[in-house]
Amino acid sequence: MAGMLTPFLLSSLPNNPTSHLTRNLLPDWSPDGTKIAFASYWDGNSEIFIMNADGSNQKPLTNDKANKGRPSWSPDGTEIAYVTGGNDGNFEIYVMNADGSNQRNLTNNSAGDFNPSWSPDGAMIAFESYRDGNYDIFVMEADGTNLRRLTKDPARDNYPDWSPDGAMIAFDSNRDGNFEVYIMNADGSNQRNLTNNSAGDDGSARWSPDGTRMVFSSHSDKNSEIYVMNADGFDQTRLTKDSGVDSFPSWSPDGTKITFVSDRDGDLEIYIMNADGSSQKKLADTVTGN
Ligand SMILES: [Ca+2]
Ligand SMILES: [Ca+2]
Ligand SMILES: [Ca+2]
Ligand SMILES: [Ca+2]
Repeated sequence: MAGMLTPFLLSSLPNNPTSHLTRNLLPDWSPDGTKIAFASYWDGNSEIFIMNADGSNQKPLTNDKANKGRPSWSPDGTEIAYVTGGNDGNFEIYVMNADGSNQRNLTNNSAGDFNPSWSPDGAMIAFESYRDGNYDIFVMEADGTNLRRLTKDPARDNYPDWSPDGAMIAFDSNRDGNFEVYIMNADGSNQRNLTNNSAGDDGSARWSPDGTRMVFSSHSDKNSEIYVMNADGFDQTRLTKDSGVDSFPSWSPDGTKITFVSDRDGDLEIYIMNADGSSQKKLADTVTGN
C-alpha cells in the first residue's frame, strides 16, 4: 500500500482481507471517555474490540468469520454501530449493544455499506453506500428506516462524521481531483471543500467535541500525517511528523487527547497524543489473533 491508508480503506477489505491494514484501526472513544472501541485482526479476520482508555483490558465484542470495522458509539454509550461483511463485498451496517450482544443488520442491501456515524442526538446514522453505483453519503434512522441519500456526485464520497450540534456532516470526496475534506448541511445542501489541497489526499475528518476544529489525515507531505484545522478549513496545522502512516484520528470526549493509527514501529497500532500534537505514544500493543 506504499504507506498510504486511503479514506475508503474498508471498501478494499474484501480484496485483501489478511493485509496488515485491516489491523488495529479506527479507534472511537466512548462518550464517557472511559473506553475505546477499535477494529483488530483476530483469528483470521478483523473484529470489533473494546479496551479501557489507557489501553488495558482489550477484548473482542464480536467473533465470527466476517471482516468488521469502523466502530461508532451511540451518543448515550449503550450501543456501537459498525461495518461487517463476508468476502463477497456485501458489507452492511450493524448495531450491537456495547457489550457485544443483540447484533442486528440495519442496511440489508446487496451493495457495500460502510463507515457509520451516529448523529449527536442518537436518532440518525450517516454512512456511505455503493447502492446507487458509486460511493455516496446516506442517512437513516437509527433503526434502519427512512433512508435518504445526501450526496449525488459520481465521485467517491466517504467517511461521514456529524458535527457536535448535529447541523452538519463532514465527509471525504475526490470530486475535485483528489480527496478533500468536505462539509455539508445535515440535509445534504451546501456541500463545500474545506481543505482545497491538490498536493495529496485529505480525509478521515472528525469534529472536535466543541465543534470548533477538525482533526484529519493528509498525504500532502508524501506520507500520511495527522492535521488539525479550524472548522472553516483555515489554520491547518500538522500534528505528526513521522515517515510512517499516521491516520484515522479520533478525539477524546473532553477534547484534550487524540487517538490515531500509526505504523511507525512497523505494525499498525493505536497511538495517543495531546490535542496539540505533544506526547505522542503508543497506547497499547493490540492483540492480533495470528
Ligand atoms: Ca450491504
Ligand atoms: Ca458519490
Ligand atoms: Ca487533497
Ligand atoms: Ca506520517
